[in-house]
Amino acid sequence: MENNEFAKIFWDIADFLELKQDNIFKIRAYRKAAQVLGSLDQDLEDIYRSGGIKGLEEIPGIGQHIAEKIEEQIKTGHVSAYQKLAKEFPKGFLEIINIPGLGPKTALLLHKKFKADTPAKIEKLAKSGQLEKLPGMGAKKIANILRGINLKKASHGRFLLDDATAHAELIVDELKTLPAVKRILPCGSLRRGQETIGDIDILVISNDPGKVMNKFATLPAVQNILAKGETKSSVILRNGMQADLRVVPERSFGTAAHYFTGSKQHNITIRQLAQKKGWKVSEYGIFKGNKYIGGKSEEEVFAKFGLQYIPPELREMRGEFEAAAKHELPVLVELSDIKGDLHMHTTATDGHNTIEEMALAAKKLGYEYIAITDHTISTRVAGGLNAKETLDNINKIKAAAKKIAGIKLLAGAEVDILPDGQLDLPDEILKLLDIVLVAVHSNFKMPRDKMTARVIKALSNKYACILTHPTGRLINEREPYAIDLEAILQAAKENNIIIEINAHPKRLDLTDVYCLRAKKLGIKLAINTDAHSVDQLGLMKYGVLTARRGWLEKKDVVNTLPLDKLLKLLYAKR
Ligand code: DGT
Ligand code: CA
Ligand code: CA
Repeated sequence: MENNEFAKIFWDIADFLELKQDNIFKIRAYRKAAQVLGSLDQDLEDIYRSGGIKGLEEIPGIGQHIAEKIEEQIKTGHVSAYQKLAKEFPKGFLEIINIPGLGPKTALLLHKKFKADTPAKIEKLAKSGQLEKLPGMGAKKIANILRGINLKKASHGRFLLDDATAHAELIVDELKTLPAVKRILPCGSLRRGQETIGDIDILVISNDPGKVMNKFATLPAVQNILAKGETKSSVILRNGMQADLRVVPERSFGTAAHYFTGSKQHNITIRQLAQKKGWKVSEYGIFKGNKYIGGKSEEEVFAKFGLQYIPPELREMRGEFEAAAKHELPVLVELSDIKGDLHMHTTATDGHNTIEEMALAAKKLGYEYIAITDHTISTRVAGGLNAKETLDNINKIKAAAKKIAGIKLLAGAEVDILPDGQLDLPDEILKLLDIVLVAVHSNFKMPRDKMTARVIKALSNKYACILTHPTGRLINEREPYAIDLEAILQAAKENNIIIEINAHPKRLDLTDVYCLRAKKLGIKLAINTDAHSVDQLGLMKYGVLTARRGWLEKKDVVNTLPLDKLLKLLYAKR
């Protein structure tokens, strides 16, 4: 169990005792313990394993009672006093009192009056106007409670990659202004480019950790401080996201960056490799006995184990250690390899910008080409184009291409795959397009075998070039539709179909694991933004991260090709 989880038990116990109006010193002792555990540098279970109860009691702020509870948790998997307290209150009650802006007194009152025991029930009461009737409940307090409930909702889920990236950048930019900050690096799942982010982890090199901690805790984006220690702090940001900060000395940068980047399983493997050599790896360095033998840079860390440098995106236990030992890691595709974007919408359908505006923005990004790929007739909500309108759009794209120098425009469409697997434009129109994207935009609830057959049929159309967002998922909004991706990949292989990695942070579809599978099958991929406005063209980097997590190299990604080579590939089967 992680230190934070131990800390949570003691936070909860303190809250329960407060509700019971127990002894204030006892409550404070639990809170103090929780805070100490939350910002402890060493693993609590390690401390217990090597020092027992005595070892635990040596931690400042941890007395005998608390040490015993930690031991009980480690030995039995629960703390009986905690369970007993929890039974005295309605289930989920702590979830209510932890709503920012509410507090235990109001929570008790709401429970007594309305039997409200979940944030959802309180939200309903607040919205129905029933809370206003209670004493001391003004409009402002109610607005605060609703805001708190929203924050809580947000913090329970995982966050989208672009949202987390923006918040991490905000923190980095502010902390960087401190002269005490020598180096700063966002780590964790964010650095590994994972599709969703649980919390932000930031590593700082400084000889004056206190200054960094103070600045971090008082950043304008901070809503609550969970823990503030000498070298380790955790806060909740106003959007509900948690951010952890660690400060280490310069010589520990490599091992600390490696540790906080994870993944956990990857870290455990490094530790096991160290044990085999009779060394120990921690955030602070590689040690032989008490002697520091390395850890200044990640390159040095990997080299110590005879390994090639493993890029963060590959640290997921998908064979990276074996490949690194043989010095056979792939040279991963980079954002700067991308020569064009093959999927975007304009004002012809549901995009916000014109063909010209999209082209000029893409040119600014340094692209050699783009494809304009508006929706077709069946996607009515997006104002999809029928055959005649598609022809008009082709002409408009060609006219725009003549006007704009320095970037090439492909006339394309994102053509709907109908429930029976037919495309919703006739072949006579499809063959006039430079590039045909095919996609499912309707009837998401089909049974798996029917959906699979539907898409496979579409892939057999000889004009189809790219299958876009192959599972249709919208992260945190819509589950992927049921489909046999392995069968789809096989069909793509047979029909020379390129599979899209949709770079939109809500999609990131194809996923990393299937990118790796597609690569193994020799299938080419395209990383596209599906931009509906000029600024969304910038989402490309998230697609590249997913591709990298799927071990993809430049040669696996078709939009790294110069246009002539790309067109040759697209037209090979026509
Ligand atoms: P997240 O936040 O859920 O998206 O995922 P991560 O990977 O950012 O995980 P997080 O924030 O809990 O921890 C950051 C890194 O710290 C993690 O990737 C590896 C390291 N780490 C955390 N807890 C442990 C642990 O119990 N054992 C080991 N070996 N490493 C850990
Ligand atoms: Ca994290
Ligand atoms: Ca974390």
